[in-house]
Amino acid sequence: MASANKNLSKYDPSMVPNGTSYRICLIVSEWNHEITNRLYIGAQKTLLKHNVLPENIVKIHVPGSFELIYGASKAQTQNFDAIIVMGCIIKGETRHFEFIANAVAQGIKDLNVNGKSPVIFCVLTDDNIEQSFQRSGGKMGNKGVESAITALKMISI
Ligand code: DLZ
Repeated sequence: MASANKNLSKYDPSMVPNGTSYRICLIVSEWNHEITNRLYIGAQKTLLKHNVLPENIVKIHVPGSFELIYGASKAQTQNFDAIIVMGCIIKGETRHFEFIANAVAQGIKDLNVNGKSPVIFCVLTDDNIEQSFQRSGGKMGNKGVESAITALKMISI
């Protein structure tokens, strides 16, 4: 896949809107928290770098990636300019991976179609935890950074 070699932390800063007036909710899954915390830190640092005020970055925890959908739907009823959902789904022995990954992708898509604020998909779907480390601040960059930049761009649309 083309994205396999993309560094998720690389972007053109001149294309990023100023975040001074933005309020953003980060919903973080507790499942695989050692990875989701790395995604969170990547996103938080990037939002601060682009002038989002610390008090306007709100963090909410949910138990697992499946619950990101409900968390984001609640956040859409509140006063946020964008919501970023952060999860890490790792392929296991069962088909749970497919069900959860598909449900989360569909659920977040529906919220983007029907809701009033954009919901950014920062969910890693990997074969193993090593891949997830590489995409949360390892040699592939950090998907949290990419998601923060996406949120800033989507708000300005
Ligand atoms: C149950 C489950 C499994 C097997 N794997 C993951 C995973 O890799 N990543 C993740 O975020 N959550 C996982 N979960 C938990 C579900 O997302 C959900 O929290 C539970 O099924 C309870 O609804």
